[in-house]
Amino acid sequence: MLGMLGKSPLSLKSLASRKGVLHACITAITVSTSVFLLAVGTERSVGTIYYVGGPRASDNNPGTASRPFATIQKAATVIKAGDVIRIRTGIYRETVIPANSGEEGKTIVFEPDGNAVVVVSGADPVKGEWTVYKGKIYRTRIALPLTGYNDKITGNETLLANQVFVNGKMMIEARWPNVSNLDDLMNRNDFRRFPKDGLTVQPDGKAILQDPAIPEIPEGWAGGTIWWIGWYIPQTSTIESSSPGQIVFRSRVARNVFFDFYYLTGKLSALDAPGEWFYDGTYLYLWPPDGGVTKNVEVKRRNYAFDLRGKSYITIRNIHIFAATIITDENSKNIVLDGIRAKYISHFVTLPAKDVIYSHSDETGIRLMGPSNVIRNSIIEYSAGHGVVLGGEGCVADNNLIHDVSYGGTYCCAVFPAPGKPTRVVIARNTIFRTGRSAIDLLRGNVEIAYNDIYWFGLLNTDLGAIYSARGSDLTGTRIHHNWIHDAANDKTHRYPVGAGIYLDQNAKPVLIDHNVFWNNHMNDVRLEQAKPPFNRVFNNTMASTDVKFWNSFESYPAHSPDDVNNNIYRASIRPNKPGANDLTAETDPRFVNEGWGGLKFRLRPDSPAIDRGAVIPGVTDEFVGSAPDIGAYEYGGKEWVAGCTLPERKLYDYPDPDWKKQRKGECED
Ligand SMILES: [Ca+2]
Ligand SMILES: [Ca+2]
Repeated sequence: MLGMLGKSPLSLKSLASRKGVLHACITAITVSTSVFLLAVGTERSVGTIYYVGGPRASDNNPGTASRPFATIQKAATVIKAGDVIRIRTGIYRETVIPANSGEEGKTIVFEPDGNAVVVVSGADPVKGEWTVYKGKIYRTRIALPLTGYNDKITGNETLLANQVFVNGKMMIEARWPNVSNLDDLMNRNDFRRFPKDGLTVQPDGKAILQDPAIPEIPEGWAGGTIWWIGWYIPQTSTIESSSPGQIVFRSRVARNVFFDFYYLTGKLSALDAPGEWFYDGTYLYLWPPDGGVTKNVEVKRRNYAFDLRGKSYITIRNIHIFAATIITDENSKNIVLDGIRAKYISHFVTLPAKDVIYSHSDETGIRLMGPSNVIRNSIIEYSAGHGVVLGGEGCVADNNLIHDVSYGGTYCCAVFPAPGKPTRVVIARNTIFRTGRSAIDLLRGNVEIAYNDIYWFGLLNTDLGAIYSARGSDLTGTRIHHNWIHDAANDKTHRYPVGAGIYLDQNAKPVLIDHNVFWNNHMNDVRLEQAKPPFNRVFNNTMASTDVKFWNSFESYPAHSPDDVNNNIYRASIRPNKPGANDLTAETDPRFVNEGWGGLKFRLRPDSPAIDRGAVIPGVTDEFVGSAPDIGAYEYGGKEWVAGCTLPERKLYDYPDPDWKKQRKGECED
């Protein structure tokens, strides 16, 4: 394994050159987790320290500092409660399955040895010879994990779809239209709009698409795949037949309203641009992204970097995960993921589930399914499905940076409280941006969502909230507070253009919504559909969106109780127009300071009419200063709280410019 390092496709060299920076970043992280690290310090005196990787590494060694193991898995087979595995710099192409659990006070720890940069990868290099196939397209003979797509993950090596990387970046399965930027898998301009009058959907779901723009290819499109989205429903279908300018396929819904934009894939002739690949079951075809020769090509082979099912009291710290994820199960207690850097964690193309909007919801993301599991200080980027799933009592996602998730277009989201028992989970201090639909999708209650910074949501899907729930979900015990929710990025030209901050649809309730700041959202900041008590309660929020096409800051249909809405600042109208007794409606200028970062702009000036004009609401306004609570999310003279993670990498993505490519400020060391 370590012998591969010299020619390793994933750029370990570039990682290593950033080592000092990584270390600086991690040092910064430890400040916020010093209490936790102290606890671990006492655990370390308990067990054996094993070493993995570096010069003379071999699994025949005893795993000492001078005679280290070669694989992490070798160490994982000998560890006992309280042991520590220290890993040297390297890319480890394996799935780690610990043989034993830790115990309370004797946690097993996987971590880098000192400043080592450790990658656990689900991908392997392509080793065969590449020959020119045609033009700039190369090909190599190779057996990939599958041809086409799988409906379900049935084992570590049954992928839902193949995935190909060059220099650590995901390439695009040959498609039409092309993806214009390999870093941006959710650019609506990279899809083809269904032409008006070009689509016939029969009552049985047979869809006939006539679009003269569809390129004619020698092999025809039959047998290929169409992915499309319309309104809130994404679908895929095998193309049944094709003729020039026409394809025929199956839709689950027969209404044209569910057809907005699409792409076609699954055909070699669609491979016509740098960065595209195709696999025909025998050959892998690739047009290298820079137009040059093929090198540093990897393909995904394994779903899991760590498989912790049935294991408990294990900490994984400061390890990079590439092209794979981490799973646990309901028996996995006290798992801690700290300082993880995970990229391309889950990938799929097709959406086979009967409940198509939740396709692959139960098999994507970093999955923390047992009690008291924690992910913190981590970066999760690029998932076709979920980012993180919290399924067990007391699970926590704290201080993470999560972006570019749900590029499959479904209801999968950045942090998902897994449906089922309403166990208590906490989603706090995360920075979440660039999601296909919502940042957080709720199907059950008892979730605390606090101090998160959420923006640029809804890149593919529409009629949504950054935090969304529907289907009559019982959200009892849920509180959404002190979040910044802003800059909705859904299609504002759509006929259903709701890009709300919080949208509790179809009688999903009751939630306490307090002290959130909203700006630059679309249609509504808070939107509730609630027919009867117990209603959602909405207190001390600052709803500052004022786009010219904005509808109502707050919308509650068909009703709400006057007692359930109060102390809010609205900068647009509300519906029904029945503000709480202490609400500050749009005709009154709240006199924001209009300076500072993010939501801090919406603090109050000393002459604000919101100061000391709020009602006392037990459990909500307890920390007020002055003679009475203020109206809105920020108490004048009170705590100037901020939202989002403290990781230095968040500075790479400054808002409010939604053109994130312009906003990338370079790497951490800059
Ligand atoms: Ca193409
Ligand atoms: Ca006050």
